[in-house]
Amino acid sequence: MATFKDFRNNVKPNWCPGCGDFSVQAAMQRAAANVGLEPEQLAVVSGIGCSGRISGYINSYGFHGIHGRALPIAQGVKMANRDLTVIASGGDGDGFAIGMGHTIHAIRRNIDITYIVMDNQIYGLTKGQTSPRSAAGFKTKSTPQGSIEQAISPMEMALTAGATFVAQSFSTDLKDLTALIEAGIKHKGFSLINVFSPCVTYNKVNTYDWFKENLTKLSEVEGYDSSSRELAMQTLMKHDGLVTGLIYQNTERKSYQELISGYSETPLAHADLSLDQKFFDKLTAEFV
Ligand SMILES: Cc1ncc(C[n+]2csc(CCOP(=O)(O)OP(=O)(O)O)c2C)c(N)n1
Ligand code: SF4
Repeated sequence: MATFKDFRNNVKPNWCPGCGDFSVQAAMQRAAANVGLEPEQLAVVSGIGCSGRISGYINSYGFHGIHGRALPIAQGVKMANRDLTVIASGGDGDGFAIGMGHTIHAIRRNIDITYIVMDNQIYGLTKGQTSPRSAAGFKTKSTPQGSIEQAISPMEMALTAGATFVAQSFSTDLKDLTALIEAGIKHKGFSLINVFSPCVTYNKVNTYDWFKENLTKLSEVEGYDSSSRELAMQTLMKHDGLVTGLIYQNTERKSYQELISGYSETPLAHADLSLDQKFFDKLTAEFV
């Protein structure tokens, strides 16, 4: 049986020392091993950003896609080969700016993949511009007088879009984060896990200390019930979205693939797609 070490490769991450993404990578590798996967049973698809490099740092199938397009690729991989566990990942810019349309539609579609967003509330790779997760008033080189836009609340947005698994974590909480990724992988449907993953180089506001001071663990909120969408929304609003843990899970709704009528038993990736000469000649006669 594989251990987390089997999900390591020999590529050295070029993230800045102290970047939160290191822990997200470690949690992903641990979770994959803990749920009993072998490296060839996992596909990690990522977008573009510092966080997007993660697919190259894990020993599994990997696809480093284009900015904001991790989810269309990941959904295609899952549709073609449902036997693979598919994890999509990227930054808050990737998923909540350019890729927001894909995020909302993947959520409501409920395809059985896990989406891990490394939320540093800034654009890291392009050297520190405001992201849709940056708070109003946030100063960067793209908003030198402070952002005049409101930050998006991805967890509230996901609940509104009909998500069946919504969770949030902090990159230093390795144990909790690993457990949430395991739960997300096991969930039969789309799971969104937003991880506060500090950018130590460009974000001098939302630092490790800032998150420690401002985050509330749902496990410490009396009477919290992750099966109640209403309570989830109320709690998010009360804490300005700054909670960690399993926010909401609906185990009753079927996944996209379970609902496709006549969906082939054999994944497309394993199907015999060869054509015999007679059929090929018939096709070419008709179409060419
Ligand atoms: C279509 C397209 N638009 C813009 C860019 C430039 N670009 C690359 S990464 C990025 C944002 C990075 O921020 P985020 O997605 O939050 O990831 P991080 O680097 O913070 O991990 C942008 C705007 C691009 N590569 N492709
Ligand atoms: S710039 Fe920020 S997000 Fe990118 S690797 Fe460095 S610390 Fe991480």
